[in-house]
Amino acid sequence: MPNPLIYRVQINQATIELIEGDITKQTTDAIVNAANASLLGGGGVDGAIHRAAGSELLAETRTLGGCQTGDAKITRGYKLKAKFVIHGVGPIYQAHNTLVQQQLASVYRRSMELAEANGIRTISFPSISTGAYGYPVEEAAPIALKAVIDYVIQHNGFERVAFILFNEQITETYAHALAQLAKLYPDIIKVL
Ligand code: AR6
Repeated sequence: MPNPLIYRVQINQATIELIEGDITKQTTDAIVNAANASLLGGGGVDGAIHRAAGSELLAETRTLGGCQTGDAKITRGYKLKAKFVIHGVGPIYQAHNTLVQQQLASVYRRSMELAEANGIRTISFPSISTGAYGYPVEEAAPIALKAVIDYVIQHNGFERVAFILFNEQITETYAHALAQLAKLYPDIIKVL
């Protein structure tokens, strides 16, 4: 059964979609992993991606020398349908800390930059930092969406950016944040 589409907007040539589902099943050119600085696997999205991709993924991430918070690194997708995995390292949540907010925006921006540099035109993101790293979804959603929207406003390389959200509550929180942004920028964001 296809994933239920929850919300979709267009910005220039790109669609941004919010979909409730499992990121490991996505057929976009790349999926983004919510990794940690070691890049050696973990729980949540990271565990699910490593299990679905197979042990060759860990063999490749072992060669990368880790990754700083707010940055991202790219590997092949191995047994996944996606050709590439972009391993982004989000921050561990700290309330009222602007550095943490900047690091969260940065991980989305760096993932988009890496994707574009590798000719990727379709990409799926999970809700980075909102599981084990404790970022409240209400605070993370507008930061994540704004980072991606700002990127596609300034760059033409993407056809489709999907947020693959793990349950209905997270999806509705993202939908609310996207609706707020669409109200703020009606000339730029077309609700489909
Ligand atoms: N597809 C989509 N979303 C998922 C999936 C899935 N298969 N599984 C979980 N989520 P988390 P973080 C949601 O903890 O907060 C790992 O151990 C989940 O409900 O995966 O960035 C790493 O190794 C939540 O909304 O990532 C790091 O040590 C969101 O994905 C650490 O956790 C992110 O939850 C990173 O923590």
